[in-house]
Amino acid sequence: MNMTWRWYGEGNDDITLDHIRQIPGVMGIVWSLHDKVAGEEWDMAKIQEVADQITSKGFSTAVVESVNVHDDIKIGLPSRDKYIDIYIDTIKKLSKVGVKVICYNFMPIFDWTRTELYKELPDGSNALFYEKAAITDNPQEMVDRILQGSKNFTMPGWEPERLSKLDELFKAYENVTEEVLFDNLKYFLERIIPVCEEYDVKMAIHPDDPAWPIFGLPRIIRSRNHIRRFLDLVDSPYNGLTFCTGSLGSNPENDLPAMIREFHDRIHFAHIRNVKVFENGDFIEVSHRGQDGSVDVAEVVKAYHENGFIGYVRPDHGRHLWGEEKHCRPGYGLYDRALGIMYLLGVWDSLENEKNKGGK
Ligand SMILES: [Mn+2]
Repeated sequence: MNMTWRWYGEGNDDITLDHIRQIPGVMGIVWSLHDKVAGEEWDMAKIQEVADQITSKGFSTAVVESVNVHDDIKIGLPSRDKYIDIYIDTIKKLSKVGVKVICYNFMPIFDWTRTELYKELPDGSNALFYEKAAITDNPQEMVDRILQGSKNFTMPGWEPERLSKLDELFKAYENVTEEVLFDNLKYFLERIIPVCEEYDVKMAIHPDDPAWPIFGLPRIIRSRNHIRRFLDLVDSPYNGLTFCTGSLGSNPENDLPAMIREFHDRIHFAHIRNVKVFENGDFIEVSHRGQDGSVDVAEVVKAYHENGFIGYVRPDHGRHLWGEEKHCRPGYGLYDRALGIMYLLGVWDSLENEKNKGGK
């Protein structure tokens, strides 16, 4: 288990690399060029600059989250080839600064979706919340709510400019069914995976969050069967997964430890987080501790441990604690993610100790 921390970059994150150094066990920074929109070229000088900042503090640069995929690729427009060429160029450039895994997603129009960003929990902390009944037929309402709550923080997948053309975007996706989206993903993978093999960069798709279709848009990385089908699109170890227990855990039908045991050799990046799913299907993000939510996080870690997992791991979203929501990006405060790391490493270390004593 190679522990990492998602950092939004100098001047774009209240949490500094010096803060992160004080969290035990963090070896790498999960980074990106957050000012780049999907389809834009990444310049080498900027890549090198951020990589140097990270390595100067002793961290690895091995994981980038995300290089976003342009809508034309997801829709399957003729212009997709141009955007795939740019994507390939970025893969090659990132390989030069030690990047080994690129996390991305293939969700149409929206990235993660929630109905409330600061829902109070019984202990007085607050966290991201999804209320099924609050999702109306009008996606604009949700966009407005999220962008208002973001307090001007840039949030990947929630670019105000792109989302200002929501009607156009929905129209462009009109004929994109689940089948078409799978076809378009296959087209994309068939072009990029040979480059990934050559440059030793593994692709790790992030599951859809939440794990069901919204606003009539297809979502295809959301269950055991969908993931099996995805992995078979291009059967290469370089075509792999970011296994996010928070996203997949929003649907209680997903048996997360069983999925890890099945897919572990294609999981390159593990996002570990807990969600509490209510009987009506609403869910809220909670602490990493298993008892606090619906995901058996200790069993998740065990499933990785028993398969000798050596991939990258990060605590996913955390609650906002001790008033930090005033100055942190939603879901990306310092405290709860740091607590989450200690929980994950605690479980992991105890399993290692058992193993080293000769137990199984
Ligand atoms: Mn995640």
